[in-house]
Amino acid sequence: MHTPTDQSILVTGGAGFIGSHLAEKLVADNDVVVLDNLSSGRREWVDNRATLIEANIQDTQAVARAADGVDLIFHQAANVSVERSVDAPIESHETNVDATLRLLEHARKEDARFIYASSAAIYGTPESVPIDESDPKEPTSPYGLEKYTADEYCRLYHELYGVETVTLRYFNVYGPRQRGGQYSGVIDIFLDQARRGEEITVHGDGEQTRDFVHVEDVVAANCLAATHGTSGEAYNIGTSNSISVDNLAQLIVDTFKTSSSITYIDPREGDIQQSCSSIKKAHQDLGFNPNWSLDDGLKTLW
Ligand code: UD2
Repeated sequence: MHTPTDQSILVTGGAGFIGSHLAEKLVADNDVVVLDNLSSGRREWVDNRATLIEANIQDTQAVARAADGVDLIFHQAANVSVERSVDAPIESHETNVDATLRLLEHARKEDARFIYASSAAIYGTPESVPIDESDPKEPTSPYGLEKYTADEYCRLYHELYGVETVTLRYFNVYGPRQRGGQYSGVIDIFLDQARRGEEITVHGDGEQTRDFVHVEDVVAANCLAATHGTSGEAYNIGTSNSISVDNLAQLIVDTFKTSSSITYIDPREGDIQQSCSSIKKAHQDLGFNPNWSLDDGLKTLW
């Protein structure tokens, strides 16, 4: 069985981009509570069989209510923007670290399994690619450091208290419902610019690479992590393929035959250069196999 059944489940960020797809997958066979402040998520993305608690992840009372009696927690709520963490590091830390630690305490109290949305940003600029889970962690942004701290707390909660934790280090997730305006993911931004016929804005020289993984594959990884016995472990979740941002812009222009031209703007503070996952460990331990190619994924988004 690769999807949890008959469990009481909390999905934080469950009205958002990744969380809403995950909650949708779980709701038929489980009791699902969604905790979300609807900052980037939307009420209409929450299946009406789930219970929506509309609150901030830092609202301790709401979080306690949401976590009461749960068997399984998928922690997706976060500030997901590297750029925003550079602009407002304290706020980002409170959301990404403090709130995660408090949620781990609930997992400990409830004896709940805890699946954490970690990030490839923890590795910083790698010495070589593909990146292995044991490679050095030298984050280049507050966001990367916050995700690394929380990722390590998950490991520690397993070691110290026996909490069943699994951290999934997402590479660049894309797909339907990725909407975040200025702070959104690059695919969402480029598609938006292409649709409007506006200039496609590449930061720096565009040589930086990313490993884009479709949200449906990320949902599958979460379900595998929830149903496989392994805990205290961390897994890269990507595709093992990468593309430069420049080539991504060109691919979008060619695929959608847009009138947009590509323009180069200032490099972004905190940006990592190369990113490409090794997913051997997730494949071996969890049976993870991404199904979506970037070409197919992009076509469904136009
Ligand atoms: C993404 C995730 C982050 C984390 C990480 C893991 C988002 C918003 N962020 O960070 O949460 O999981 O991946 O690796 O999903 N770019 C442009 N032009 C634009 C916007 C972006 O050139 O208009 C570039 C940007 O400088 C970067 C690349 O595109 O080199 C990807 O940027 P991003 O914001 O989509 O994602 P990233 O890798 O910073």
